[in-house]
Amino acid sequence: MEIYWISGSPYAWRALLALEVKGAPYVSRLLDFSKGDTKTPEFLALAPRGKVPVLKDGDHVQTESLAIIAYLDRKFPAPPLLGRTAEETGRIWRAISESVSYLEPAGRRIATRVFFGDTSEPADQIGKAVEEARAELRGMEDALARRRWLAGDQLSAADIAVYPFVELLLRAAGKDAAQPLDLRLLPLAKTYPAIAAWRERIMALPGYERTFPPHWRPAGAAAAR
Ligand SMILES: N[C@@H](CCC(=O)N[C@@H](CS)C(=O)NCC(=O)O)C(=O)O
Repeated sequence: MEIYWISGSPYAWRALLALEVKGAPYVSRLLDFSKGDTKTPEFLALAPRGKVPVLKDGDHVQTESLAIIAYLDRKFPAPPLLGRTAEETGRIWRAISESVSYLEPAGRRIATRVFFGDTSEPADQIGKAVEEARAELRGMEDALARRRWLAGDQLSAADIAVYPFVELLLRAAGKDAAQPLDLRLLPLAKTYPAIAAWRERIMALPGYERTFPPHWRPAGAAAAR
């Protein structure tokens, strides 16, 4: 299998985490967004939307990060990421769906403002995104204070789907451009201790290092392989 991805994409990060958790053999195809790699005719032939992640498994081409997780879960059943019982599956999809509906849109708006200096959104609107992100993190904090993983006592697709967006927010929070937004996210261990502990558990997963966005690493630090 080949996985096409770009550094720092939360969607691509999901796919890489799922591959690692499954222990699935894969070849990494790291694309460079700034060089237009996602818009070449070759890549568009594979993925007409020109977006990563893309998983190529023989003749099968799978796009959309959540669909890639589902594909891998079917192909490599252990450990199960989408539940073993109806109840587990329901809890996992609920957490994923809530993240897609609420945390991600807010996180994307905050990240766009901070990383790309996009000030097209009025201050009160971006303030709303900050409020929304905070409310979602508070909900996660409460859930993770009661259980180890977002949807129960086992790592699931919910953790894999949500985690990269938490990292995106944390990275944004550390930038000067985020100061006017008053994210109140750092230090995480103080603001959201249960999320901080959950984050440590994700970072301790085997293969995690290989999924970490290369351009987020401090200069000179290499991926531990
Ligand atoms: N819904 C898609 C979103 C994928 C997406 O937006 N990927 C972005 C990176 S975060 C991308 O490939 N952008 C490259 C481009 O638009 O050229 C998924 O879940 O996989």
